[in-house]
Amino acid sequence: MSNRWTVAIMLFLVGIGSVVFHILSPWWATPIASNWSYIDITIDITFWITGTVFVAIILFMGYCVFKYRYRADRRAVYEPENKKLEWWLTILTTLGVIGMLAPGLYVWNQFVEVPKGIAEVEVVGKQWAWTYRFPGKDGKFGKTEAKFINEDNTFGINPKDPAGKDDILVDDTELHLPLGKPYKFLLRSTDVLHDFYVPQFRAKMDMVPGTVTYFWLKTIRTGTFDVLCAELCGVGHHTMRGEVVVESPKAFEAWLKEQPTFAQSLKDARKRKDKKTESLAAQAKRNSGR
Ligand SMILES: [Cu+2]
Repeated sequence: MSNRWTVAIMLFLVGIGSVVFHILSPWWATPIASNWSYIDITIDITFWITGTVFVAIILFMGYCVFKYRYRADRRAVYEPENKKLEWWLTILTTLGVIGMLAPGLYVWNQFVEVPKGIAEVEVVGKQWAWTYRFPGKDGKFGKTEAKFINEDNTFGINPKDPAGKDDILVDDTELHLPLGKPYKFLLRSTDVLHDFYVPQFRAKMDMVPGTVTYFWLKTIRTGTFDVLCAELCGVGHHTMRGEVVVESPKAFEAWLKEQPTFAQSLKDARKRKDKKTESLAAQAKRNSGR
């Protein structure tokens, strides 16, 4: 087979092969677990536009390579301007770009426009773990500041703020959520950039030290889903994993009751310290008696 055929056939196979690969691929998105089906639609629209253009261009290239192959009796024509073609390309490109941008902007607007009065949960990222905080009975989070962060107060809650006392602290990488209840997620980092990402929720947002970012979502099915960090945040980045358990409101309430409040966790820390001081004093006494 001559060269002019090989290149055209290869291009044709790349175009058709991409479509076949897409249909047979096992790597489809996991079934969605939140209200953000719009995000899936947006990805689908982008995929269809880029996919159609990709296949069309590859097939067109294959056609041109074959049709305008070298022949001794033919000469190329130099045509630097073609107004009609340029108009068509400009209009089609503009439509393609609008088709890819507009749905994304529409969904983004809804993603960050939080419905009034919904419950809140805070996610705190640090190298390399996740912790969570619920506002407690008063429905208000205690204020936080970097200067309050220490080993007994990893969330950096202001100990003098009365709203913080009943905050429920989940010092564990596993978060529970009640099915069907919308939540505003407040995202904080205590060290470097992280990114809270639950693939089944389709939700994802950077966590920036010194500020609080947010989005909202409503769960639509129960299950246990991986929490991933989607921002390269240091050598332990790949170990920054967690889990979200979406369960019945009753099971959620039972789990929430087991988590300590900020006041309790401070008390426990004090007890631990007292015990340590006592045992050190006893040891010193024993040593001096020798
Ligand atoms: Cu991270």
